[in-house]
Amino acid sequence: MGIDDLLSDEDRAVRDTLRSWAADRVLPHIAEWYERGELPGIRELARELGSIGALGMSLKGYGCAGAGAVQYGLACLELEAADSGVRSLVSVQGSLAMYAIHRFGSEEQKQQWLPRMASGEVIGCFGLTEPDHGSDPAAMRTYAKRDGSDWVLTGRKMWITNGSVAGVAVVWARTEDEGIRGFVVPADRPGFSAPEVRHKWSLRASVTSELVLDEVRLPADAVLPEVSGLRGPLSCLSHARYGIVWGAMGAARTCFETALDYAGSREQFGKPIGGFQLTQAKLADMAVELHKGILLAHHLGVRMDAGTLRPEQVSFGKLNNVREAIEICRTARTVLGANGISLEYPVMRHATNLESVLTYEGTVEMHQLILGKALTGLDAFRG
Ligand code: TGC
Ligand code: FAD
Repeated sequence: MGIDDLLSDEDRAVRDTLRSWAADRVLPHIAEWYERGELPGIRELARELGSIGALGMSLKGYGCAGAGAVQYGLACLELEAADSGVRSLVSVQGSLAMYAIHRFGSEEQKQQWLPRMASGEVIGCFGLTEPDHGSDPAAMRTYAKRDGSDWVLTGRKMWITNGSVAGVAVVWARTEDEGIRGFVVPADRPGFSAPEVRHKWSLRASVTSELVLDEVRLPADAVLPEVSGLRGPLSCLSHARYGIVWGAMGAARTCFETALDYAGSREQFGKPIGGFQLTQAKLADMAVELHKGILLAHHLGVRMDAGTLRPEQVSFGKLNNVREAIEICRTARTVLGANGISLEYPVMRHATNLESVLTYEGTVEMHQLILGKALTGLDAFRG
């Protein structure tokens, strides 16, 4: 589709750097990590990602690369072409934890955390979801109470990427008088713990944790001063969802390429299965959705750089691209027959990862309802 022609030399350089990093550091090990349900050496990986400018890539200053939105998107695509877990590490670090501090933090908070997060020395996490409140974070129970000039945080967050390895958590909590506020919580604070969630059958090469906040005492300046209300976390989500619009197409690309390659070499009935019309129809449909998805992601990136990207347009991209990516992966699995379920090939791993991607950062239904509201003017959530 000539997508390369849409990219600048700088875009291509970012893409190539991330692609070769992932080929070198992730692809040789990912099947084993996945099988073990671990992301070993995550701190080392974070530092390497920091050294190539991938953490907080599109943020400006404080040691961040200050890249354009398309470059950040291409980085997400290349990382997720290796595994959604690695893209998640980068999304949560850059688009959620760092973005929250960069956009809504005080100068002191930015100076204290962002350079070390950009280098990968400190890993961050973002606690919004709770055990009983996922799609509806406005109903969260975690609360922050004033005690003199201090804040005291109590509650639980659930399904938090990077939680157990984080040095700092951005935690959203309700307050008595000021609505929902964001807090920058160093992980070594008494009362803070982050037990890891086990027994996942998706995103296995990713750290997912609960956050337990048992009367965590924080100084007055731990609150993010520049925002109150759900607009704070939702703004961060818009940024992270944008990265997923690209990332999902990375998983889809790997599955498409695997299926195309397999169809050319696997023979049945005396000829390559790629020579059968039904297989060609599958490959053609996969290619159409893959390239449409990348073109859509690029369009949204151009709008983001121009400052004209609206949240419902991000929902459009997340809804379409994750849904189509999972379809591409499932179709690729059928092309591989029994080999499609083996970890020797990447398609089942990507397909099961995308089950999480379909749910996190807003489920399919949330994005349908966000679009429904934009189209009709009627709010299905609370109307
Ligand atoms: P609603 O009344 O619509 O909005 C409340 C306030 O927020 C503003 N707003 C936004 N601002 C910036 N960006 C957006 N995308 C925004 N969407 C809404 C809105 O204007 C309003 O502002 P104000 O100033 O008037 O108060 O809120 P609602 O409670 O009705 O909720 C709407 C809904 C359901 C769409 C929202 O709650 C939602 O998106 N729910 C899904 C929750 C979600 O996505 N959680 C993700 C958790 S993090 C995660 O999954 C990380 S995964 C790891 C990885 O990325 O790899
Ligand atoms: P629920 O909200 O309980 O939804 C269950 C089902 O009901 C869904 O199909 C949903 O679409 C549907 N539903 C709900 N309301 C409606 C409605 N009004 N109309 C129609 N259907 C509806 N969260 C964080 O804060 N930080 C993280 O770092 C993070 N990382 C994650 C990593 C992984 C691997 C996973 C799986 C999740 C992660 N999450 C994280 C949590 C994720 O954002 C939530 O799982 C997601 O928002 C959905 O919430 P829920 O699981 O509670 O589902």
